[in-house]
Amino acid sequence: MYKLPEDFYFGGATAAYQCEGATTEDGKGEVIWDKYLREKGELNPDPASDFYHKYPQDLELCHEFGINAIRVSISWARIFPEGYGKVEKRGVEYYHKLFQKCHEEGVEPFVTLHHFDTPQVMQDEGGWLSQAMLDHFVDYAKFCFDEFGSEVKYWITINEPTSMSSQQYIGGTFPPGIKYDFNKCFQAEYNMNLVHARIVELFKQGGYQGQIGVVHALQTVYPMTDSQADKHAADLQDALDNTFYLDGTVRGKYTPEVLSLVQEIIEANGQKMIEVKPEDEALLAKAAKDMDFVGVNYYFSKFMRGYQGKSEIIHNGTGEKGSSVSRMQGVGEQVNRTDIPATDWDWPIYPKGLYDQLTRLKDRFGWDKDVYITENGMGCKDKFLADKKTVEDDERIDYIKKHLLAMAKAMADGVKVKGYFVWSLQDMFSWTNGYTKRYGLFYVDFETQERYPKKSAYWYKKISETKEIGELETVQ
Ligand code: BGP
Repeated sequence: MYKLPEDFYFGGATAAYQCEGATTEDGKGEVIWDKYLREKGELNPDPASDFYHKYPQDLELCHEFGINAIRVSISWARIFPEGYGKVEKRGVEYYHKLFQKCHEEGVEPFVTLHHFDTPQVMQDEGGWLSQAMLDHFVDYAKFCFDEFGSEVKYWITINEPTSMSSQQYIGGTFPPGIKYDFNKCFQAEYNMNLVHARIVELFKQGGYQGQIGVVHALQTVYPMTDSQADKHAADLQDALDNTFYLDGTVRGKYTPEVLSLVQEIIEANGQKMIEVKPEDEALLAKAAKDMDFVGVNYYFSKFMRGYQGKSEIIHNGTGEKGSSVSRMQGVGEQVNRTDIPATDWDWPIYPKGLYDQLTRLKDRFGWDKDVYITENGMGCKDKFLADKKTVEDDERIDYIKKHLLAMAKAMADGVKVKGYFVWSLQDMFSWTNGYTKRYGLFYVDFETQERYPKKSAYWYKKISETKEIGELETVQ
């Protein structure tokens, strides 16, 4: 029986826009999602799980269920409704109260500065493509370190730079909803890597207490077959999904192999390659050395085939199994293997991908400091059992258990994982799927805002108490 260390964090993850609700309360400024969702008219981010008002209850549940850490994000627009300048005191007060309650309940807050919710005024300036936004983001980070520094030990600069930029500029499912602009996608990532590095240096040179890291979505990429075309498609997809920003933030240097893959993708789409500046690389190298931890979000792996046609991406936002399409010009085609189970949203369930990704961080990118699994979990169409007042989510338990074992196997092989956060703590708003895709340990009735522990919450409590997660041999 493998036992996790006594000081291991068993966390639950959230993000401001997905759980807080209250999108116009207490002077909060508009964020990119407000306008985008309003114009589309399909999904409503209010009331989400009303964490803005319900956080005391959620933190009490954490305490009761052995959850000793929580990932939360600060909404930039609650503090600076215009992105910079005038501070909204009520927003600042809310986060003080939130962190205070975390400490009262013995729940360590891991705080993300940006989790997909760019203030609209900043997007109007050009978002991650504009120097003005990058500069204001650094100022906002400094404000948070000064204001909340004594309450927060663990800081995360940006959540998933790559999923943000690829969904903004390639998939078109995140505002501003642009498709197949690979130049903009890589430029936004480049800028995020750089602004992340500036903030790490600001934190370190400012002598703030605590630790700072970044959170990456690391979906492992494999070729479908041993053919040259499939292997090359996997390398290209890997550059798009992982290696460009791992080079930028973890290695601290863009390697020629990765840059040549990036160039191949951009040029195959008739677009202009981005420029890598030596002075930027010097900063990346310094920040990679100074950064304290890497956060890994892992949900699924990808299997690639060579593909020569035009780009076509169809997003499965409803849970209609088999409806996703992802083939990109100059990259390859993603196909699900029939021998690997997938969720209703077509995400292959492949715990070995987590093991491979974690060991690669150490072996290929030379990362030998702390790692946190900052998100992992299973989105399901949960059925609430009114008589039992719970959800019997055995599938989710199985998913989490297998991924914990994969994580533990990587730990046994030398990866320093210090904590694991289930996505998500409670059911909440999903960016492109609304309320039908539930991930929580706690079921939320979105009408009444009542919380009900799912079977997985009871199971997680037991794991957190005993630290026993099963036999490592069963990892596959
Ligand atoms: C990650 C995000 C989270 C969350 C999760 C599940 O990429 O950091 O914010 O949304 O994915 O994604 P989804 O809600 O699309 O299923």
